[in-house]
Amino acid sequence: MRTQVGIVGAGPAGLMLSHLLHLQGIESVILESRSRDYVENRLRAGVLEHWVVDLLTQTGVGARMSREGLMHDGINISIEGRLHPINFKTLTGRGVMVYGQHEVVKDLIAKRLADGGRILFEAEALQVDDIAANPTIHFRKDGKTQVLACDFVGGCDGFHGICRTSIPDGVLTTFERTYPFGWLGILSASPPPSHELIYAYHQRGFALFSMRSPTVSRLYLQCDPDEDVATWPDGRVWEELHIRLGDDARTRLAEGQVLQKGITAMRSFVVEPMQHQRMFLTGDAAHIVPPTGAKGMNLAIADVLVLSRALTAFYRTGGSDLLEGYSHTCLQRIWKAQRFSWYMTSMLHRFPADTLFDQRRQRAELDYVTSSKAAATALAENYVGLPMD
Ligand code: FAS
Ligand code: PHB
Repeated sequence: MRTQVGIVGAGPAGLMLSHLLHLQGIESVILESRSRDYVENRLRAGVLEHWVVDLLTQTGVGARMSREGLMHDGINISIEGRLHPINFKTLTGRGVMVYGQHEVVKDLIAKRLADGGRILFEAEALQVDDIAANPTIHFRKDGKTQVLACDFVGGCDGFHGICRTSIPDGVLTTFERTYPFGWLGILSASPPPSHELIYAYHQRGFALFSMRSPTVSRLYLQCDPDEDVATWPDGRVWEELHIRLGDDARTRLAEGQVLQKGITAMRSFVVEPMQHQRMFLTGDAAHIVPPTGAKGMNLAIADVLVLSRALTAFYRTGGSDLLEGYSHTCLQRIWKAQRFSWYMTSMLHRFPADTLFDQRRQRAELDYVTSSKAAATALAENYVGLPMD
């Protein structure tokens, strides 16, 4: 099998890369280790930056998002139960779209298949050879090992994929920070406590009140990083959510059937460079942010927009300047998103090792961002998405 761009991974990065390349007449094949049903139901991110909404709409995959997504003008920061709205629209003229990542994945898969795109599900990439000149991706499907030959490899296989680890030792530099907590997340058949998201700071730990629709909530609690989800029965989760929301009367947060429950680890991670010879790492294969800044999926889309432009220039003109500059271009945005995600995480979570001084400083940060227009604007412009061009 042969194509122009071999893509490993059918997450937002791989699917969007294939879609953008198709629009420029460039062929690709996606190898995805999981089934279509699995990737379409894997709950991940929930917030799209405004330019991602525009890109999906302008490239013909935004119709359902426009119908079913929820446009939000801002967020609330809750400090010990008291809400402080931050209105992005007033501060920046922009908002964000709440629309689950798995919905974006469904829309992109449907569009790729409708356009004749080739996505091989349950096809696990095993190794990548000859990245320097004639890349070949060895993969297993239907019990048989097969080979996909290509001009370039899109390493879109997430943090645990094989593309980053296919790059020889000594090429990449890793930058990493792990956090002393994780997030317990639930999906519940219950209305969210407010139209806008609530990022709640509380002495017992952070909580996030998000949603997927007016009747389905996506709720998170800061927990220990190695917690066993079995120690969090539904009743305990709801009780902790009420407390951290400051819902003393138990009237603001409606409970409901818990549809999904899981724990996500927290880390900041970047590899530099994000490319080696004819392989280009994108999204979680190259970087991870703590989800407090709602950046993960948006960064993945930004990477593949840059890469699709570079590959288009190469196939159109033979020029490789944009390809050579791929990593540098992406890292300008990535490190700003890393800073913002670290900022939001540090401001809103309780750190076990914090001293009394740290706790007062943290409260001052919260008081500042909820009382200063300048500070709120800085948060808002990062949250809605810094300019892409
Ligand atoms: P993805 O991980 O989405 O996709 C990679 C794909 O490659 C997967 O489908 C995988 O099956 C496939 N793959 C891996 N190895 C392969 C192989 N050898 N062969 C073939 N296929 C292979 N971000 C937020 O903004 N907010 C959130 O709340 C949030 N929650 C998250 C919860 C979890 C548990 C995780 C892991 C991440 C979360 N993120 C969140 C971040 C998430 O949204 C990522 O940023 C986003 O999925 C990145 O997309 P991709 O780079 O496409 O990687
Ligand atoms: C979500 O809805 O899953 C979500 C929203 C905002 C975040 C993280 C997750 O910062």
